[in-house]
Amino acid sequence: MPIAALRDACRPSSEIASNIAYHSRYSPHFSPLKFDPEQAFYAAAESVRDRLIQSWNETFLHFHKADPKQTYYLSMEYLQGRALSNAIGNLGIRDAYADALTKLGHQLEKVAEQEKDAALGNGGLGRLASCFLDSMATLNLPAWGYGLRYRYGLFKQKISKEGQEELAEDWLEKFSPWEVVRHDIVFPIRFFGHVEVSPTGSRKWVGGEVIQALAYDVPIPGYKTKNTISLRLWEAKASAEDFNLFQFNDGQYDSAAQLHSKAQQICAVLYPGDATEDGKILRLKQQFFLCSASLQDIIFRFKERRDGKGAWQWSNFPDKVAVQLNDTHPTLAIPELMRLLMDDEGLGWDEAWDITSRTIAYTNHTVLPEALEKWSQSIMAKLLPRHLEIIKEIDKRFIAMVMSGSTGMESKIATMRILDDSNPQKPVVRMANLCVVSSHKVNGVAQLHSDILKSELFADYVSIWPTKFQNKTNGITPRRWLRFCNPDLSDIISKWLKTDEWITNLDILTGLRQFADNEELHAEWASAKMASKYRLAQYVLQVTGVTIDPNSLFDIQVKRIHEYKRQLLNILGAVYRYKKLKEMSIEERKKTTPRTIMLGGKAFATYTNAKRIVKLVNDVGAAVNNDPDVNSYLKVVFVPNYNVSVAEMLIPGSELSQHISTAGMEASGTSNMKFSLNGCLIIGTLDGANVEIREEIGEENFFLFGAKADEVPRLRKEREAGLFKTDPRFEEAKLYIRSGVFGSYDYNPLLDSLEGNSGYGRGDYFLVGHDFPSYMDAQARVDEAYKDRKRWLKMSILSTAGSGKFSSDRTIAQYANEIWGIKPCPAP
Ligand code: 26Q
Repeated sequence: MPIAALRDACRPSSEIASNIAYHSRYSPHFSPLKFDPEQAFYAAAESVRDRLIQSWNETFLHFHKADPKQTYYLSMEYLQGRALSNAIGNLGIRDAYADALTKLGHQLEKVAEQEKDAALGNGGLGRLASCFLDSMATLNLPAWGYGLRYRYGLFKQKISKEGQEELAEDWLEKFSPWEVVRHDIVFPIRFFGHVEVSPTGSRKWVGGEVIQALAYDVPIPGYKTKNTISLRLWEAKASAEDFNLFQFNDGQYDSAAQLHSKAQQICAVLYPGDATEDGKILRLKQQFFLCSASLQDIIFRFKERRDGKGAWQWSNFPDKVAVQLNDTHPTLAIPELMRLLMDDEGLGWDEAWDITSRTIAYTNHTVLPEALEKWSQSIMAKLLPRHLEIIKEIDKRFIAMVMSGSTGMESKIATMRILDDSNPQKPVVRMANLCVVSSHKVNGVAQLHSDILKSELFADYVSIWPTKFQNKTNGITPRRWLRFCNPDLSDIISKWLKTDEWITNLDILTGLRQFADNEELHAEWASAKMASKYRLAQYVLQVTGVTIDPNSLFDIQVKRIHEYKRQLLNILGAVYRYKKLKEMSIEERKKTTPRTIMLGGKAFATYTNAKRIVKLVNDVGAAVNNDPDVNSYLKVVFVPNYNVSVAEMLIPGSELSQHISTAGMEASGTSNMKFSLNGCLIIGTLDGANVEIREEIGEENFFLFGAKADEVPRLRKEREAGLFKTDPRFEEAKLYIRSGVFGSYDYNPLLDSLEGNSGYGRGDYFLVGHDFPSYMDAQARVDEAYKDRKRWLKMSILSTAGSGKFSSDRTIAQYANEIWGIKPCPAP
């Protein structure tokens, strides 16, 4: 039947269908004997790509002619997820593709599910970069994303009896239809070697090994605009000259292709282990590879556009180029731009510094000490000798600048300077300090986080550069995170607002407030939610074998597993709930609010406590879900392999989501915005963007608990001093786990981490004990609220209605106006 359909579709009656059929015939990747959903996906994707290439070329040519200032977003991570639905949605051809695929005997949803997630990132920072690209394209901004083309993205998570297992995620197994290799765009990247000084004193980095960076471009279509911009991913390659034919013919196969194998290592995996020195070198290589290739490309484009335009000046570079560093991971862009300007282009220090610091801006995404990058100077001296020289010079000049100032900054210089030589055995470079000193703007990602940066982490710099520090509260793209992942709710919203303009102007959602009590809307809203819950229940059954009841409250916490995010608080709450249910009479149980608690997220492979948490959630789930006394009132499910596509399934079906980090620790969070936009209520602390979400949707619609950020230091001290009075419920929950109810695995080390506090990584630094009672009280308020259907639905509608601020369109417009100084450049 599919083969016959293929033949039919070749008639011109359906252009898209015949186009898909054409690709399935003439793409040599698959057997012509069948046309299964996977083949249909590749054929459909290739036909969409054809369209994209046209708008892509037009956009590029337009940018080239108009020559506006452009932004280049440098990020070690992108979490693009699937692209097919997003592309046809943005192009406004979704229905046409659905019809065409039907003609070919396929269903769009099933076809779209064949696509593997491009998982070139591990968490919020990577997904943010992808949301930003969508908004840049949609706002017609002249912008590029730059990243690395990892062979294996973030690992695939499998849950076994042992807990989490990591498997290589081969997203390129059967090639990606979205990338276009650009054999014409190749730049040399040097590693190791030494610095040569000429008689005139000019310096040049020579020797070492040189690997080629080859560009792969991924099209990023805007929503209902002609603009399609690029995500340029670099791949490492050795050149043919580096292949030693003589050695190979002599049977020395490994050494003949040594550089080839070194090149392969660079883009092999995201976050290779860095326990060894080789591991550290590899990570630094990755970072430099991204920075050097991207800057060479940017400079090439800058020069190309100046060609034949008479005299032009390097000092105009910052009028044409804005570079945004997504955290400190691409910090090496700073010394690399200095090097390229001085050593290759012949500029002096002052001019190069002026250009560099007017070009580069830095976004901080964390205050966690462990995530603040520090690189060993000895590794840098080996791998990037010229860059270390430049960093040392920046450090020297910064110290001189501070010392020449009027105020008494001398005492602060030790913590402010870039080099940290305090441990003579292991001097390091503090990347965040290098970024702050060298960037024209530094921003945090939510108001609270930006305030903390100014009052704590970067406080000393504020007196020198009071206007350098900004806030840019994160956002999410409403296309992927509402319009496409939740079409039922989207249609209801458009119907009631009488427009679908909210898709590009999310503030319009406030128009829903006037209907918050409308019973007709309540009925539609509830039925859309129920349909999503059924879909989610089916998915959970399929991936875990656990049956969950769509009539129970769906309570979800999905994010990277980390102690500061406090999945432990959630699971201890679940354990306490379980124990109480066990103790109740049947009559009492019947009065409770049935719950399905779902958790998901990946634990970094070497993060022991995070992996223990995954194991604990699974063990608790196994006991609870198989306990006939209570399992119609409580289920605990670990959803494996959380990624962008899984999020798109979970979020529409969620009713309550947990954003329960210790106040002051979560820079922003972005999943909180996704849940809230989809009418899911939040239980959370006053942390990150929760603060602003609560402001927008109204405090009566948010289940708040826990210590506030400014109380945390005092509470830690009190706990350290033994002044902490524990809650009996907290003790009861821990004891229940220790008693072995959830299996024989030794949870004592994990639970011991909740005792006392003697500093970071020792004891209950994240205040699970302190916040436990108020968390349980907030959960009791949730149970009560859920019993009142009208009230819950109203709160749900008001959550969506108040989410307008959290569009990444708003965020990106603010970056464009307040940091980058770029303007829309729509292709004609
Ligand atoms: C640090 C040192 C050495 C090696 C790796 C790292 C490293 C790698 C990745 C440090 C941090 C990350 C990722 C951080 C991240 O995803 N941060 C999240 O960024 C989101 C977007 O701004 C915020 O919403 C989240 O609050 C923040 O946790």
